[in-house]
Amino acid sequence: MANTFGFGGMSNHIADMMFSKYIFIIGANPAVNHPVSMVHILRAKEAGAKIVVIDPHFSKTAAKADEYHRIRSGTDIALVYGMLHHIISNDLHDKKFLEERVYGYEEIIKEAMKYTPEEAANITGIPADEIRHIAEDMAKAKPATLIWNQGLTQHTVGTSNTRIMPILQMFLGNMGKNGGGVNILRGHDNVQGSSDMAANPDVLPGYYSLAESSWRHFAKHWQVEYEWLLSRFKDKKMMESPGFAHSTWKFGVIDEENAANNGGTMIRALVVIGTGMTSVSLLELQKKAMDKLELVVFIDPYVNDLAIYSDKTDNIFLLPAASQMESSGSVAATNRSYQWRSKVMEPLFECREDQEILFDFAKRFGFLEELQRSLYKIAQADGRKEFIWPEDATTELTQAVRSIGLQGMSPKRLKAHQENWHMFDKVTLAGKGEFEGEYYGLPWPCWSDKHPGTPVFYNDSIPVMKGGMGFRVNWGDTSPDGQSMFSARTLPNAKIAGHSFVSAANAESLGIKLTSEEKKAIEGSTFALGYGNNILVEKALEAGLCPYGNGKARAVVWNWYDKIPLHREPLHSIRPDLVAKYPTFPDKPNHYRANIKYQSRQSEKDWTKEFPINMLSGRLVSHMGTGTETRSAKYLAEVHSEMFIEIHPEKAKELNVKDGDMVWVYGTMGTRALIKAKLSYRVDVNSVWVPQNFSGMEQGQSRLDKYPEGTAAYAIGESANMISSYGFDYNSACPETKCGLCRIEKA
Ligand SMILES: Nc1nc2c(c(=O)[nH]1)N[C@H]1C(S)=C(S)[C@@H](COP(=O)(O)OP(=O)(O)OC[C@H]3O[C@@H](n4cnc5c(=O)[nH]c(N)nc54)[C@H](O)[C@@H]3O)O[C@H]1N2
Ligand SMILES: Nc1nc2c(c(=O)[nH]1)N[C@H]1C(S)=C(S)[C@@H](COP(=O)(O)OP(=O)(O)OC[C@H]3O[C@@H](n4cnc5c(=O)[nH]c(N)nc54)[C@H](O)[C@@H]3O)O[C@H]1N2
Ligand SMILES: [Mo]
Repeated sequence: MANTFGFGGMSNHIADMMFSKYIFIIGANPAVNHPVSMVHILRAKEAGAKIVVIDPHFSKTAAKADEYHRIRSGTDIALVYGMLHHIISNDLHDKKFLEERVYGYEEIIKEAMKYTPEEAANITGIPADEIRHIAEDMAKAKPATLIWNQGLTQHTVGTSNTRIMPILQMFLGNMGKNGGGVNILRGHDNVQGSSDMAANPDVLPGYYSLAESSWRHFAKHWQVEYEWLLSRFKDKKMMESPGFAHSTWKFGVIDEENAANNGGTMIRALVVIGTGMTSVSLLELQKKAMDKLELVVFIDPYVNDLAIYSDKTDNIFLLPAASQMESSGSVAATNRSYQWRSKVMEPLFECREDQEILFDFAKRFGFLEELQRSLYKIAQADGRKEFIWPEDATTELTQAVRSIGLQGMSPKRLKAHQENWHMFDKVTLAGKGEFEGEYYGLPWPCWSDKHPGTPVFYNDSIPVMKGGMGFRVNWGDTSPDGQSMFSARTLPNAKIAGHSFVSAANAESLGIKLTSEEKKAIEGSTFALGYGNNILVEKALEAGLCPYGNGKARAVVWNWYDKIPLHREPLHSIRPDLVAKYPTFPDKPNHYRANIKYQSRQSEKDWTKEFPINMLSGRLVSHMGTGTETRSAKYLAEVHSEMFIEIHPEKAKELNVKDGDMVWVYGTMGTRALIKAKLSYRVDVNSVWVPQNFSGMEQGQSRLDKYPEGTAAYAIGESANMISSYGFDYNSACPETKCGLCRIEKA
């Protein structure tokens, strides 16, 4: 996640784990969800790495680990502070790294001192001696890597989780090293690429902010007037405010009070492209919202599974999209490597590629010409009349997206990599022969046509031109308390130590030599904003400088509510006795345009009285996401054909439930689901586990008759999100679907 370092994504890459001595897997289950990564992890294990899994559920990855420690869900921050307490008390932290490269680490030390291993044990459920053991083992393994995924993010404190993990790695001096880093195994195919391309409602492509300067930058690249872009919005304030999130749009349809956050209007139409909506929590509210909308459009190769939950009889459209086999283009892997994907076949039947459908929308809305203008300009520059999709679109992003360094990723280079897999080392990603000096897929930042890509983030011991870098300087040159945000270290070949991001204004003071023509060509620009050439960046690279600066990582994020990560109990906590000491956040108005409850919901009542069981959710290897695609594949549907709920045998006995019985699971929102019980020791006695991969049943009723003829999935089941609890991350609004409360009764 973005906020400790300023970038989203994995710091190292999957094969790099071969260099690890210790692999700490916290909130991820790669054996099921990332089987290819799991192969690398197992190879590293064979080479001597220790595998340690922290998970509330005894996962298939845990079964392959050297050590498994069961944690209570939603308490990872307390665990890390408990570990840091032991690490700091025993002088096992990397003081030089912290001193030279981390701002605000003293605040972390202060907080860690509050978490004796005994206190951390009380919160997490992991015994104090085990916490000491993990801390000591990990600190002594050089280097150790850390892997996480959704077990950390789907919480009210999700973004704090994603900050405490890199902080731990910085205390251990494991950042910027082969075999170290934070390796976030990402979700969907090309999910890295979609976040790079602004699938989030609060950024522009390349994580540019919504500020006027960014809009002006893109207006220039898109060949449109800034005023024209502005005219598409109600006003400038709306142009610069985050939109609704995937998790909050429903509140903009059903709760009038949210209109005020949305320029005074409620949402009236919804277009869904490439997401299965039953995967979002509070499904019954999405259904309610959908039925209230005037127009709903699904663009999907399958019947989107939310469509069958609707009772609408008109104005609901299914537009068949082509699949990834029927389209081509650049896609980003979990490690920021871009790859070229070739089309396997032309779209079947009446399916159309996503961009064709969107171009048609633009035509009917009356802005197709503006949408495609820059593509025509790129074609013209190449002596062509027509643009070529998707090559020219990739070229457009190499010209516009400079913040994260996509300049070097020309379609030509990406295609050459894809056609020559055998020319790259499988462990280091380094190219051979004609690809010498390039890394496979040019993992960003790839600053220029000659830059090799950056396989490992924040390695300041190699020159920038060979893939080195410092931390980004993104929040000013000094902190609010007046400390320098520059690294104390000097990048190889650079003449100065830590420095600000490179701009026309400071270039010469940083030792960059420019001719008067060059000065003119870059006038008023920075490394990321406001020009159409790469001169400034190339000159910075020549001078050994990192275009976005050589800064300190921020352990203290002064513009966030929690300036350092703090343990806060889940909104619906199974430990109400801890809520007074570790309460959740205050309610948050206008959070992605919806007024979201925190404290008022947590303190409404003792939820455990009515809902005494903690509910976990995860995934199955044979199904993907909502299961829309995989449950429509006969053989995959066969592997897991039914929704189930794992219940501890002792709890089952208490509930008078036998293996295979049907149970009613009641959620805190007043809904229920009819699910088959599976007795299992994989959960603890107070928790149950459900897969998130089913839909098609609604509170005991089949929705099969809602599918258009011949399109029904082979397997259907209750959706985990019909019974998930209310709760959203305080910064990203990601639903809290990794813990919540429920009650179980035999059906
Ligand atoms: N076969 C298959 N593969 C997939 C997917 C799929 O649906 N099916 N989905 C893809 C997508 S979109 C994603 S994002 C990834 C997700 O990949 P993962 O994050 O690995 O997926 P999950 O199984 O949801 O959760 C991981 C683990 O987190 C644990 N966990 C839950 N709560 C906590 C907690 O509070 N603390 C800790 N430490 N652990 C916790 C869960 O018990 C689970 O074992 O998988 C991708 N790969
Ligand atoms: N309870 C609970 N809920 C969860 C989670 C959890 O762990 N527990 N995990 C969460 C996570 S991490 C995720 S990512 C989501 C799952 O994320 P979703 O995006 O909801 O999952 P998918 O089912 O993969 O949905 C993809 C949709 O896109 C369609 N599609 C595939 N290819 C194309 C294409 O080329 N073009 C178009 N237009 N459409 C295409 C598919 O048919 C499908 O309908 O679930 C989230 N919800
Ligand atoms: Mo995901």
